[in-house]
Amino acid sequence: MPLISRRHFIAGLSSTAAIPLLSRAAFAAKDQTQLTVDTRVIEVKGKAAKVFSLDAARGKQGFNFDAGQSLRLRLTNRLSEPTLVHWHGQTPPTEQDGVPVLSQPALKPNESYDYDFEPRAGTHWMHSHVGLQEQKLLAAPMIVRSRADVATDEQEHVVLLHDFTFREPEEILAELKSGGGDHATHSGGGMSGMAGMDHSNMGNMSGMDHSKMAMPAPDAGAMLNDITFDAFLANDRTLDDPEVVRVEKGGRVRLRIINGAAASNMWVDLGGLEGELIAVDGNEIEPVKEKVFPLGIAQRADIRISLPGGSGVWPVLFRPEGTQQQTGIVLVAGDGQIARIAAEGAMAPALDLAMELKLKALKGLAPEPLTRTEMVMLTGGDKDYVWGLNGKASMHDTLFTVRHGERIAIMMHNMTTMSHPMHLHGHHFQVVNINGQKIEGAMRDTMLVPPNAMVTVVFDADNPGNWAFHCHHVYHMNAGMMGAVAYVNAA
Ligand SMILES: [Cu+2]
Repeated sequence: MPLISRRHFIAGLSSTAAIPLLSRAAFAAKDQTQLTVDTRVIEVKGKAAKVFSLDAARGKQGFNFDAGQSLRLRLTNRLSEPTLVHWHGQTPPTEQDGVPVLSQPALKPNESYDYDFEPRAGTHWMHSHVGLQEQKLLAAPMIVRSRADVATDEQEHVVLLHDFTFREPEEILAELKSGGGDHATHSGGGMSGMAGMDHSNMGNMSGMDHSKMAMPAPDAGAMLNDITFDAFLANDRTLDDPEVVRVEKGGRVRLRIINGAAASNMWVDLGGLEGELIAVDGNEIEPVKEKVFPLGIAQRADIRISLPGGSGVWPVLFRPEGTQQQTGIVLVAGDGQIARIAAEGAMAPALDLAMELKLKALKGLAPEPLTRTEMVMLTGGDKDYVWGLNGKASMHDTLFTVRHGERIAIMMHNMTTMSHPMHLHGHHFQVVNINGQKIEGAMRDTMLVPPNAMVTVVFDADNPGNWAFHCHHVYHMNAGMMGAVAYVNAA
């Protein structure tokens, strides 16, 4: 089938998340994309909720670029408060990275700013880096297709995940800092049942045997969630009214899944289907076949699914760790009848690094000696809800310095009782060691570090500037688990 008709097929049949495609010609003719931050009202569990929007001028969330072309964006703030957007997974010059203080001042109401950089191919996303705005859905997909991707005649579907609360995020953070909220209850023995949780519950939708997906139990003292959410959203929808994605009988579909949650690590559960994980954080890996995949906060997973022939209905569930709540989308081929899917399933276990150990970058770092290893302890999380790096709470203080051309290892040791999805801006790193086991792991920009774990990642200092390095759980970040990697003597 020619490419254009396949695009048409996708756009015509997918109910809401049809991501408008700017063709090469259209892109060239209209080479600046207008991006506007505003508010909108969505319905969650029958109630209206005012959230943020981040829209391209064409009116739908998300858009595509042709890799290799310069990306020109004009970001306009239509809010009554300051905002700024970070291009997560992109590696622009530091002053275009969208982090207040480190790269540029936040945009005041009605201000605009122009961006122009070479985009990086893959499944990425963009989100506010101001306060807790991300919790109110100030995010959108940022998919960059390489020429090879565009030439592949394959159905694609983008899924952006969120955790959702009707409460004001500032109120939640204030409660946590005053020693209240779920963080306080977790620090007692209330969650001890988590450790013995039955992992065979994964994939319960299908009744399939997941015994080979054996996952070690989390540490007895581990806390999985410090916030209770009202709902979890897949492309803004709950399982009361999930997105239905029409697929071809016996066809192939590539899911580009983005965990845009503020504070929830999730499992992707394909139920009765098996999928191939082909890229993480926008970087290709040697394909890994499974039915259940971990997806930490801010991480992305590209999963290719070959559908069985004939009509059928296949829910794809997204299951936050440590809760029975779930969200999902439904793949439907032919005249399959869609049954209602429960908003709660079995309790999902903690994410771990069992699959991470198996991942292998298709294009890892070139062989080259390390310049230096930087130790970074992930610290804090006591009753005061202060988090930090190396025992220090900060937002923009320099954590360590590098020089252009160096190769740096960051050895992260999580001394806390919660997992932390650690994100380095402006670079992608390779995962090279997990709890003492050497690997030639995936290239990523965000790495989940579970309690007590030691994880080493390596990056080439090839993008001079002042770069944020932080936990992507936005409450941890705003409570001090953030710092900067600063280049010295930058050219
Ligand atoms: Cu954290």
